[in-house]
Amino acid sequence: MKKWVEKLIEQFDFDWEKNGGSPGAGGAMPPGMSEERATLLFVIDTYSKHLLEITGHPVRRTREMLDEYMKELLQQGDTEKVLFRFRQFFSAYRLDETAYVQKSFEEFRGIVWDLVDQLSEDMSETEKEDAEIRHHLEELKEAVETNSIDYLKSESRKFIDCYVEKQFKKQKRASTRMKSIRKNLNVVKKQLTEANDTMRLDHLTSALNRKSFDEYCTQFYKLHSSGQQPLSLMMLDIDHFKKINDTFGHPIGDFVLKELVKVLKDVFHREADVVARVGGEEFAIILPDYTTDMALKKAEELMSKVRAAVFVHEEHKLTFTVSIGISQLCTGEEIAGWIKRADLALYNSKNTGRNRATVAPEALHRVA
Ligand code: GH3
Ligand code: MG
Ligand code: MG
Repeated sequence: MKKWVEKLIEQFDFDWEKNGGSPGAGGAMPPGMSEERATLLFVIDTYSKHLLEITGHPVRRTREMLDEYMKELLQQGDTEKVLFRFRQFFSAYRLDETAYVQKSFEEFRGIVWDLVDQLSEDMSETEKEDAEIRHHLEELKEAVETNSIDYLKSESRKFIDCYVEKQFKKQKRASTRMKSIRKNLNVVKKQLTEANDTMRLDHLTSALNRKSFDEYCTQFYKLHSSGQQPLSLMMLDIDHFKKINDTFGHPIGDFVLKELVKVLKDVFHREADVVARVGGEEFAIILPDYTTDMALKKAEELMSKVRAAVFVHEEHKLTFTVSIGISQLCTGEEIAGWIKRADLALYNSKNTGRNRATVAPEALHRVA
């Protein structure tokens, strides 16, 4: 069985022998796990790690459902039936996903439309009033020409009354309009901030999300690729996280993720540090101006904080560890190579006993 397939199915705590599997090298293996089936599992697993928090579809519940499909696929039941149900689930989910985005957009459009509506109503009101004032002004001019003092008096009065009344109305309207505009603008601002956060942040932990990580990575890469200032990257993965979920349940797993992000933000507290959740229980930290030595010190500080912490949630108390891989950008190195070296270093930490940090060797191939 291929390594990636083994790694993939390893994360499902499944009793293969009990379910008709045969003990293979390194333990019991699922029966007849074809590469196609494993690819399908991989796709569902990846989708499950990047879900949106949609009204009516809490991420946790959706993930649990996807976990169920994956388990059924592993159990070698009737694949066609599982696929059919998965397709049904997926198309319903996609519809809601689209509706959710559409609704947010409609609400936003409604607010902008209200604003435009009000302003144009105001403008046509002002135009009407200005015409009335102009009319009275014309009459006043005529009165001046007639030399009749009474007529002039009465027209002056009319003009002044009209002018004062319209000015007063205008001011009142302006202040009502300002109030309403301010209110609308606050709503728009809040929605924009929320939309911006949804786009930038991971909804569970409020760490930056994968998209933001990619953007920051490119930004820092461009700034630092000349090699004048060092730039380090840390990849981090919680050890045996699946066990935490299986032993204490998914909500506690979520709690652990949130707590870990608090520790990460505490340790990597510089304004320039980028702490991002790049997968289920995988995090990436971009450390501008840090050499691997400096990054390693920080990794040690983090690991000892995580080791020492007892995370308490309701009646549960638990501890856990993390594995880390570190790479420093080499001069002329491609961005993908730099990330890959950190990933490989993390893989090395996992394979040499976990609960440790590994520094990646320098890039072998340098682009001139
Ligand atoms: P290793 O030490 O090799 O990293 O083992 P592991 O069990 O930590 O790693 P693995 O990648 O096999 O399992 C990760 C698990 O994380 C599988 C998935 O169900 C779970 N997971 C992914 N995202 C979330 C989440 O948002 N909340 C919870 N509670 N679990 C999640
Ligand atoms: Mg992992
Ligand atoms: Mg893990």
